[in-house]
Order: sequence, then C-alpha cells, then structure tokens
Amino acid sequence: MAQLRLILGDQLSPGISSLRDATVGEDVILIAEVQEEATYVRHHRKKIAFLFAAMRHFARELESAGHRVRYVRLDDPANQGSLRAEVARALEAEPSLEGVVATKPGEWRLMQDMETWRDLFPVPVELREDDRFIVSTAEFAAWAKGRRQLRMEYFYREVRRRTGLLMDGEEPAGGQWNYDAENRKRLPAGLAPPPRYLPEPDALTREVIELVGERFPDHFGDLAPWVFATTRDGAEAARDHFIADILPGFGDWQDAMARGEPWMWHSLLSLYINCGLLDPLDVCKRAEAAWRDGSAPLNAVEGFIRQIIGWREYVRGIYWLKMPGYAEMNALGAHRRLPEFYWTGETPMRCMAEAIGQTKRHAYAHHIQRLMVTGNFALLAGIDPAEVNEWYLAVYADAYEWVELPNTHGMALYADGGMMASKPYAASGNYISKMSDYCGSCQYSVKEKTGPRACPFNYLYWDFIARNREALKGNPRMALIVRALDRLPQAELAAMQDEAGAYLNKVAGRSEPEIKMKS
Ligand code: FAD
Ligand code: DLZ
Ligand code: SF4
Repeated sequence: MAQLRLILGDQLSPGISSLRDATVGEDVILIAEVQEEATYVRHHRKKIAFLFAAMRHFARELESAGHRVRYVRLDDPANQGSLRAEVARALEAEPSLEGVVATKPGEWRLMQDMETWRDLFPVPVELREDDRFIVSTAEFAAWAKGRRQLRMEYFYREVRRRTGLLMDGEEPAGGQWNYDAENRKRLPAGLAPPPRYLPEPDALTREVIELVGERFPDHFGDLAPWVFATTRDGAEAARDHFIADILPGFGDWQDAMARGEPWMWHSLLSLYINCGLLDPLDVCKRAEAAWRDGSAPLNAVEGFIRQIIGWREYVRGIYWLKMPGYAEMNALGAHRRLPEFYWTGETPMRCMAEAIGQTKRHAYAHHIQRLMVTGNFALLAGIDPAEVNEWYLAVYADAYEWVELPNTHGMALYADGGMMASKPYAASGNYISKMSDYCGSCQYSVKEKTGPRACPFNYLYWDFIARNREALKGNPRMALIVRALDRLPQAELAAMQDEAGAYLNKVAGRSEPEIKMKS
C-alpha cells in the first residue's frame, strides 16, 4: 500500500516518525515550498532561504537513499501555494497512493489545519507524534498535573535523571544540578570571542538565495552575508566546531554582550536543531563527552545542556499544554504598538541598534539580547504581546511558534502572569551597562534618569514598575523594588513618568509594512 509521506520544512530528519516505515522506491515523499508557510508572518528573508535550501538538500539526501521524492519548488507554475493543496495535487497526480502519513507539526495553527485533512482527502490520513523531543506532550502534561507552579528547574532535573546526562549514578555530576552562579561574567576588556566557522553557500543555496531575493522583496532582513550551513554535513561541522572550540567559554560569557560581536560564545545551533538537521540529544551527549574528556568545564557543559534538555523541552511542553489560550494572554494589559525601529534598527539606543541590526543582518541574536534588550524594552514600554510575538516569530531563523511564543510571551513579557517566570525580567539601563560595552558608545547616558540625555531604559523601568504596581506588589520577588518605588521622591517619579510618556508617544509606530508579494 503506497503512501504519501509529507515532510514539513522543520522536519528534515531521516529518522522522523513519518518516514520510519517508508518503503523505498514505492512510497512518495512530498516536500513543498509554499507561499502560505512563507508568509503567515513576514519571515526574515534569510530564514526562508535557509529553510528552502535545507529542504532541497534534504530531498537530495532522500533521493540518494533511493526514495521517490516529489519536491515542489516555490517557482513551479503549478504550485498551489499551501501544504493542503499540494497534498491534494500529489494524491491526484499519483492515484496509486492509498494514504497520507505525516508527523504532527510544531505549530498549533498548522495542526488545526492538518486535523481537517482526514475529512478533505479520499484516503486515510495518519498524524504521528514528533518523537524528536525527549519529553512527549503527554508526558509533560502528566508532569504538570497538580503542580501549582511549573518551574523549569524541577522539570530539568527529571530530564537529567531520565536521560542520564551529567549524572553520576543518582547524583548530578559535580554535586550540583545548576552552575549558573558561575555563568554571569562580564566580558573583560581585551578578550575577544573566538573566530567562527561560517560556511560559504554552495550552488544550490545560491540559487535559493536569488529566488528569495526576487520573491520576497519586501520582507525584513538581509540575505548577505550568508552565515548558515544548509546541509546535514554542514550543520554537523558547525556542531563539532562549537564543541571543540567555543563550548569551553560558553558558560563564563553566556550573558555577556559586546559591540560588533553577534555570536559571542553561543552555539548558533538552534536553527539546525529546530529544523531537524541536528538531533538535540546527540548534541548534548557530545557536549557531555567534552566535559568527561576534560576539554570543556562543567559550568559550560551543564549550562549548555540545560538550555536544550531543560528550556527547549520545557517551552515546548508549556506551548502544547496551554494553547490556544496562551497566545491570547496579556496579564499586564499591554497595548502599545511596536515601534518602527524594530524593523529598521534605526534608534540612537546603542543596545537596541546592535541587537536589531544583527537580527536584520543575520536572523540571529543571542538569548540575552532577545530577553534583556529587545524583550526588556517591549516589556517596559508595554507593547502589545501579539505584536511582539509576531516580530520574534518573523525575524529569527530558529523561530517556530512552539518555541518562540513561550519565550516571548512567558519569559520576556510576563504576559502569562507568571506561569513561566517567577517575576518579570524587567531591568533598567544598569543591567545592560553591567553586561555589555554598549553604553560607552551610546548617545544616552546610562547614569541619568531624566532629561534629554537620560537612558530610556531608566525612566521606562520606573514607569513600568509604577504602572504595574498593583499587579506586582504581591510578588515576593518584587517586594524590594516596589518598596524602592514607594521611596522615590514624588517629583522624581512624576518627571520619569512624563519622560516615559513623551518618549513612547514619539517612538509609537506601525507594526510592519504592507506585504507586497511578487507573484
Ligand atoms: P545557545 O545560547 O548556544 O543555546 C544552546 C541551545 O539551547 C540553543 O541552540 C537552543 O536549542 C537551546 N535554547 C537556549 N535557550 C533556549 C530557550 N530559552 N528556549 C528554547 N531553547 C533554548 N529559541 C528558538 O530556538 N527559537 C525561537 O524562536 C526563540 N525565540 C526566543 C524569543 C525570546 C524573547 C527569547 C528570550 C528567547 C528565544 N529563544 C528562541 C531562546 C534562545 O534565545 C535561542 O534558542 C538562542 O538564542 C539560539 O541561539 P544559540 O543556538 O546560539 O543558543
Ligand atoms: C517556516 C517555513 C517556511 C518559511 N516555509 C515552509 C514551506 O514552504 N514549506 C514547509 O513545509 N514548511 C515551511 N516552513 C516551516 C513550517 O512553517 C513549519 O513546519 C510549521 O510552522 C510547523 O512548525
Ligand atoms: Fe542602551 Fe541605555 Fe546603555 Fe544606551 S545608555 S546602550 S539606551 S542601556
């Protein structure tokens, strides 16, 4: 019984559940570049090019293994523009196909659509679990049941026990579960991040880059310089380079930021893991091996592994547990529009210009830039979570809603009222000044709270605390801050609130330009 096996753009794993029992030479594997997926948000052009190039390379990989692949290119005149319509077209073209097999998608939006396929098509449709994750959605729901708080740290310990990663018998390696206290160092002057392996695009990737340049002229983001691998071999080379040369410094400088240094000691592996070119557990095992053979310290390796088996699995669990309501939450009642400079990077705030500028250039910013610079600004300014979510989903090469939404909504914006974070990650300019060299070259002064040179993060911070005093006062982790607010001289607070209001009115903007697609 020949089957049509659908592979989505973020399912580029030969061992994925939908391919597990595929009959070589008989079943047809469908991979389709479609307008609907490329435009449901205005994805960064580098993200689209990366994914299309990786999809085309994966098709070649499957063909070399003898599979029959039906690859639909975006510029195929017969392209129907949606996954649903391409499945229908494939079934019409190959009447011998007797069923559709797919792995469940990562996003709620597409899952809703795919659940209707059983009624749409004349053959049975089987949707299988995505077991590339360590913890299934059902296991996460069972873990969450009856818990008052869903703290990542406890979840992470269970995943450590289950995988045996960094475990010495029943005990965590080194005696502690978490070495974060060693991972918050500021970058000393004169210490530069190591050089990175940044691959050149091959002929296939160059062809895709050209296509994306032509077809998505008005989408955000630069196509050059090219910085991503688009093959499994290339992603594995990036992984090996990270583990050998970068991982030893990952922990120490994990929270640090420096001007003109987009990568620091971060892995740049999320886009490969999320689209299936790398296996998350395998990456963690290799990192552990680096600690066991003495080539990387425990604080770095534990910190890195926690991000993957802890945070990554945890946010996916939260997403499927709480959707669809999670996307609608707005606990702090934030309703401002996203400032225009999120799309241009043109702002005198050096920290924001750096984070947005590199996002535009590379479709990448590291965690602290996403959380404590662009995320923190959006939180303090009271930007509508829906607009912020859309921005994060569009601009990063690793962004899919299952991972982006809880990070944005739960972690950065506190829009879920504390389901994920025990307090809002709100910070004044002082935090950015401590963790980066940005302020030294900024036209604002991080030391000033009011006046034309005052750092906007300073008055926005106190305006945020004052605005949300009632919502925050019951939170024990905010008690000190609320007391500090209450001790501020009235005139000083009023001046900061005035500055904040005037500033926010000045930068208030549209969310994104009209989509003008070239057909
Ligand atoms: P590293 O710093 O090297 O971390 C190692 C790996 O750990 C990453 O490759 C990633 O797989 C995983 N990881 C680290 N932190 C997280 C986290 N908080 N949640 C899930 N996985 C994590 N990550 C995405 O993959 N896609 C997103 O769309 C995304 N959106 C985010 C939005 C906001 C507002 C914030 C605060 C964080 C977001 N993150 C997202 C998490 C994190 O910032 C990125 O995973 C990380 O910056 C990717 O770069 P890296 O591979 O160099 O990561
Ligand atoms: C992100 C993306 C893009 C830009 N384009 C495609 C595409 O043309 N075809 C496809 O199958 N998948 C694409 N994707 C990834 C999907 O959006 C992703 O599979 C869903 O959002 C579920 O995570
Ligand atoms: Fe950012 Fe303020 Fe520092 Fe300028 S002074 S870089 S706006 S934190």
